[in-house]
Amino acid sequence: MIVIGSDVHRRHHGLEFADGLLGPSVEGPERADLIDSALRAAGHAIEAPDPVDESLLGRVHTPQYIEFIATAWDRWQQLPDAALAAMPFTWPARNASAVRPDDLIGQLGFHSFAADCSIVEGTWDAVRESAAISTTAADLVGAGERFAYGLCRPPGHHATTDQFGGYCYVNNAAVAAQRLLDGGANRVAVLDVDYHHGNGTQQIFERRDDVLTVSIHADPMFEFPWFAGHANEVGIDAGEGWNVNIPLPAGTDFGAWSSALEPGLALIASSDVEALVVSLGVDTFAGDPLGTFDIGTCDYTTMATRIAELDLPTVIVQEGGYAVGDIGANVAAFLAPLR
Ligand code: Q9C
Ligand code: ZN
Repeated sequence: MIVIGSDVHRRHHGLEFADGLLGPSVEGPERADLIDSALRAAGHAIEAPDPVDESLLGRVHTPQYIEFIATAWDRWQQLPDAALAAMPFTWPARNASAVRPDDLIGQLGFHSFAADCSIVEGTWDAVRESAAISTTAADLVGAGERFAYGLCRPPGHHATTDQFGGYCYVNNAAVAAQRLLDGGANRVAVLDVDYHHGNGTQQIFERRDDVLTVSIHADPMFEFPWFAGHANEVGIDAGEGWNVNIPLPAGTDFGAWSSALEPGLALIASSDVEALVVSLGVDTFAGDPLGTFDIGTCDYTTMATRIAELDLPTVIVQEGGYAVGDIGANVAAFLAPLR
């Protein structure tokens, strides 16, 4: 198993507004550092990524959005009373104008959907490196590797074509899928096993039939991201039938989770896809502070074994997982059977 990773993620250590308080984000640098050390201890070598192709980011997202993320910190620094992190406080809600404002504060709201994300000095460096990691993993699989794992941080699956949120800025799974298509695959699937619905990946591909998106997640009736992830969201126009959502109740254990996985795998197996991207969140873990599911460390090995039975070239990208004491063991358990 090839693992791609980097220390550049440490430059991103953002703030999060939650439970009425602004504080350090639950999505912090220790997450990737602990995965890194657990994988090294398990015998994996970790290789550096190639530089990212920024034009690829501007095709998965809007070029205007990428430019915004890349320059927002410098613009924030120009403000007379700029605080330590750039954050939105107002968003275009129902019945709002679709016009993008000129002002930075307005654009922060226009280009985001949640107050759990901030932009600090090193955010763009880390976001770009995270995308480089997923691209490099995709290139390795495109070149014939059966599996490659991208230790991406920040995560990506909540990021839409032009909005950050849910700790995500650039959608690394979507970038990997597009890279596999650009490399010659006619159709790819993204299987999202993070606890939260992969709303960004869904939205990026919802009008397309060359990417099958399947997400298994906590029901948005009770969980973030709340405004996407229902079972009746099946894709739009040419993409109709190419998005599958499998929402599950709070407390779901691995038996029930596995039963939900089966129809997703069956669809992937029958859809003529030539490669697979797995959005690997381990926030389904029983001890996760953001989750409610009841999945154990050893279950991740069973999960990966079943996914590998699809017999597809597979890129795995890291998404969520906030039980930092167990995050390394959980990711290592998932990667162990993939060889
Ligand atoms: N009080 C990923 O797993 N809401 N993102 C947290 C905590 C946001 C999770 C609220 C959860 C986003 C990639
Ligand atoms: Zn998650």
